[in-house]
Amino acid sequence: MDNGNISLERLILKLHDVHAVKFGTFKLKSGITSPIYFDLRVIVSYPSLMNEVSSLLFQRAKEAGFKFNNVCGVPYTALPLATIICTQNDLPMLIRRKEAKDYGTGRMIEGTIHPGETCLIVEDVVTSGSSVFETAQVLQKEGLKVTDAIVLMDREQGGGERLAKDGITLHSVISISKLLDVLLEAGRIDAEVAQSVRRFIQENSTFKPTKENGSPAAKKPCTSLRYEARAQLPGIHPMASRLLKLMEEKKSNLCVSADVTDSGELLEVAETLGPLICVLKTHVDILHNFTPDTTRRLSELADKHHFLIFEDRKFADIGNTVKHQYEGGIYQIASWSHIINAHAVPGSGVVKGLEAVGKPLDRGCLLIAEMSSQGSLATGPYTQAVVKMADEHSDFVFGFICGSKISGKPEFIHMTPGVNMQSEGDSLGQQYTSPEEVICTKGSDVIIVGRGILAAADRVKAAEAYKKAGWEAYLKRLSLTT
Ligand code: S5P
Repeated sequence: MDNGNISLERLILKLHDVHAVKFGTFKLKSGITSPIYFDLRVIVSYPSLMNEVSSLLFQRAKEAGFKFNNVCGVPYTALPLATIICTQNDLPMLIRRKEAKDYGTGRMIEGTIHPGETCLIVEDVVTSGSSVFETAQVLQKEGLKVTDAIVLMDREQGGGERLAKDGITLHSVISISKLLDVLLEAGRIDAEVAQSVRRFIQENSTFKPTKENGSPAAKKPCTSLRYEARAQLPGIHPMASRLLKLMEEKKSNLCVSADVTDSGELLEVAETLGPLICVLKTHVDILHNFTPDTTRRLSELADKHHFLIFEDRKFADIGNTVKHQYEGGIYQIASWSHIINAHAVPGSGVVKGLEAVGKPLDRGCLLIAEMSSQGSLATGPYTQAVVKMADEHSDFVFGFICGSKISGKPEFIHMTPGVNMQSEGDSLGQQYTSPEEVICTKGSDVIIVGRGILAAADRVKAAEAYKKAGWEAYLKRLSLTT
């Protein structure tokens, strides 16, 4: 919408004029130092700005197209914004108290509550999503449904993913990227400042939560059902169900990444480590001596040792091209690989193309929602869009390649690469975390381990250690939630 865009740019410049957005060196609540700071509280002194922000927030809610009966602002800055939205659009408002009254009803919400109704949450800035979450919890306790939140400014530091885990979709009016583009074009900041903010946002995504960035995912154990219970969920994708059953049977959430370049060695890895793993991941195009016999024998070993084969081809082209890449060529991936993965970059056509080939063969696909490599661009709104794409194609997509649990749906499998108990990373940007952190803290389901096992003097011993660590982390996660 042209009008929407024009007023958005004007709004960004006005916010900068009134110092609601500042550049410099700022210490955040979490202790981390940030090159950008938002102080939206100042806008209460500018009535026309308050009106403009409120109408853009409401417009965003309308565009997102969901239904709600009430509006509640996260205290304090969003309280007056919610008030304007409600009075201008004739909507009932609810006020969340910061502290319960110590007299009278002791209630945490003011206003008339009709349990079962839906309440939209309004917020000014989201970083980790914890303030929106706290408000949602209070509303939910009163019997209200909270499915969506609208925010003026998303810092794109994982708040959206965190809220998605709790079933809340975050819609933002302004993204950091848009803000930087507008201010750069208007000459308000220079390219160096824009770059330092972009780097800060990338380095503080929640893929690899650190003590400093205060990511809730880093602190809170994720709740979950047992793998076997999830395998029985109605409507679960058959590949997800098969994998979950197999994991429970073998007591293994270990996927070995068999990144070797010789077919004989690949088969040896499959033979010796097969009993210990739930999935064997291949990069078939790095084999220097591939023949169709390689994958025929690999399939026999998968049957013998009960593991699934996952060809990590990372399809990323238009639907028509990926169809051929999946089905044909020398590798004929669809004929032997149970699982494949795809980038969401091309849009849903990539999934449709792969599905046309894979669905009749009972195959399943994982979408790459986040990556373990330093500076990965698959963060924030991109990751959220991938989760949405998976929801819309759950006939074929049964999970994600990601750093942590990014969907609240227990039907989806989360598989995490970048796991190593000895190393922090490599010289090419790979970043590692431990099985405990991936499974217990970040709530993922499967650890993907390559060099942690392949580079060990005794691969079987190393695989046993990763299997044990992954399973113990899973049992610990269960014990924390019962
Ligand atoms: O984000 C990702 C996605 C994948 S699939 N990061 C990754 O490292 N991978 C793959 O996992 C990568 O292609 C490699 O095959 C494996 C990790 O290997 P490792 O030796 O670093 O454990």
